[in-house]
Amino acid sequence: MVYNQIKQVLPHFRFEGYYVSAEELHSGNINNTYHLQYRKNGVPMHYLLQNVNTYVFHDPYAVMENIEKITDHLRRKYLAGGVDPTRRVLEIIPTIDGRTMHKNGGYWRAYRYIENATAYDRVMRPKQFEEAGRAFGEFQRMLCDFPAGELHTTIPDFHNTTKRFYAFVRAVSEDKAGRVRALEPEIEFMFEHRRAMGTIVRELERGVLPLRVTHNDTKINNVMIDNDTDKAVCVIDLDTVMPGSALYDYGDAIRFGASTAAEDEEDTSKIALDMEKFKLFTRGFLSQVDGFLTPHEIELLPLGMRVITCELAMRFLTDYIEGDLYFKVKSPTHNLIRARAQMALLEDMERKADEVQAFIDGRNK
Ligand code: GN1
Ligand code: MG
Repeated sequence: MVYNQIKQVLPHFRFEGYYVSAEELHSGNINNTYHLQYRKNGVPMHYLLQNVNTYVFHDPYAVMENIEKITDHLRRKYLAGGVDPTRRVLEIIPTIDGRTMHKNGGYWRAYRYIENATAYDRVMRPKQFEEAGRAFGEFQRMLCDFPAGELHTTIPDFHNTTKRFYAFVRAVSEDKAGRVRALEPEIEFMFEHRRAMGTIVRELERGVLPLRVTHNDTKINNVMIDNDTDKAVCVIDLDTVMPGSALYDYGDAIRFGASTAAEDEEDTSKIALDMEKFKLFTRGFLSQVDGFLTPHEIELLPLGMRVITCELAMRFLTDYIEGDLYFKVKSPTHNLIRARAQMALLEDMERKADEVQAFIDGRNK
């Protein structure tokens, strides 16, 4: 029962009112997440409780320090601009002793649940996707004056696709779970894409592309959309906010949200890049970042979507080869299915590359 997993932890947080119920949410691949309902003077109070995955985040305190700094910065900027930050910025619920986390076997943290808004795994209406693009663009814009040096690098080389390739090769050669034999086409695919995958890393290293403070996990379900207005309210899941490239943030949102199928669709014939969704998201994103992203960054946005899709294919495949240590899985082949789905999506992105580039370059509005 869910309550038994969390009952020890609940009294350590400054939740208001009395406990009513809890349910586990299953959309994230990393942390365990629970939606809590409390009640205070007859009014329901909602919270999100998370058990931070320490296999992924070796230093959860560093993660929380980053989140505190980022949310403070966003809150201050919204206030300075005359915008009420309530519901717009993630709010940490402190522990009874005033900390951002409670340590009890694992590391636990809590947020105020954003009321009357939804995190969609698949967008329902076109407007929501344009809004998501706007929200991630706005997030970058709001953070473009944040001093990157103040942030901990919580996962080193997170989107260093070149190093990820080496890790993949190491996993293949070690073959710890004995799964490599059946993976010739997938392994071949990664080697074929190897050079293209390193392009962004090389340009970042040479300073041709700027390092910015980025979100690094821009799945569409990391934007809360208002239930009444369909407007984006708040960008959530700030665990991986670190110095990175704007190209990945843009690209990852397209990878996840503008596919015609789910990230783990087994039938690869159903997987394609949905050009309408791509255009909607891009329009929303560009409305916020035109002006501070360099022309070169904008020109390379299509590359960003391809590189990150390939990176995720490789990360899922690596985890499958290593025996499913990193991502949560629902079946022994879940990571392989995810990897194949990303490969299929990338192939369709490659087919549509000219059309995509023409749209970004403004030749095809
Ligand atoms: C993980 O936290 P969640 O489930 O949104 C992962 C991302 C992947 C994503 C793929 C810290 O994100 O990098 O893109 O799964 N987060 C981490 O669904 O590795
Ligand atoms: Mg995440």
